[in-house]
Amino acid sequence: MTIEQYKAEIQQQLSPARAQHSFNVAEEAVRLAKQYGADPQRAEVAGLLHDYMKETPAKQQLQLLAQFGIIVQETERCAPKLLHAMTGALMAREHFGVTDSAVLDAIRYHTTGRAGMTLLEKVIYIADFVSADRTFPGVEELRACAHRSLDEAVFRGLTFTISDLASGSHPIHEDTLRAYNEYACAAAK
Ligand code: DGI
Ligand code: FE
Ligand code: FE
Repeated sequence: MTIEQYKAEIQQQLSPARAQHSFNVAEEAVRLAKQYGADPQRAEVAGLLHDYMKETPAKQQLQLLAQFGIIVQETERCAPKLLHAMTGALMAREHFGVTDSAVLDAIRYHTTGRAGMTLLEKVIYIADFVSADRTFPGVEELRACAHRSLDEAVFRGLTFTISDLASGSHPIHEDTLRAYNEYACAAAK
């Protein structure tokens, strides 16, 4: 499939705002990829497809995961917002025919991050945080940080997510915690 075909499918699948977000993430991901030496073509595909399943009801996503024998962890079951990263990677492979595991993993870990993230995974994680449509308090600072140090931005993003979730008494995914601990331990050395 070509980039134009990806875009047309995204516009069919998602609301105009979410489709625009996907295009913005792809654009930011290409920028970051060029700056930090990741593959811009992979960054564009992962950016475009990362939220493809975001608006699909949790029940349908759980059915899809079951159908493909993918085990859903306790934290994912009680925080259904986490499912779209898993089903997004699945649909990238099954529907869009993406075979590149680097792209599939960048989609798979875009919401939580994980310990030992690849450069492309960091690019997508941060592009999603600072894309042009994001307006949360502190986004300008994170954007500036992202253009200075990708790792510092990832650490800040993880810290922001954990603080925000904990202050709302929400469960925190184990991958998010492991990613955060990796940075926190490195900073403590
Ligand atoms: O899909 P987007 O909105 O573009 O961004 P995203 O994939 O980073 O999803 C962000 C949402 O997911 C946000 O509402 C917080 C939620 N989230 C992210 N990590 C966790 C989480 N929710 C829970 N409960 N636990 C997590 O670890
Ligand atoms: Fe997402
Ligand atoms: Fe997103």
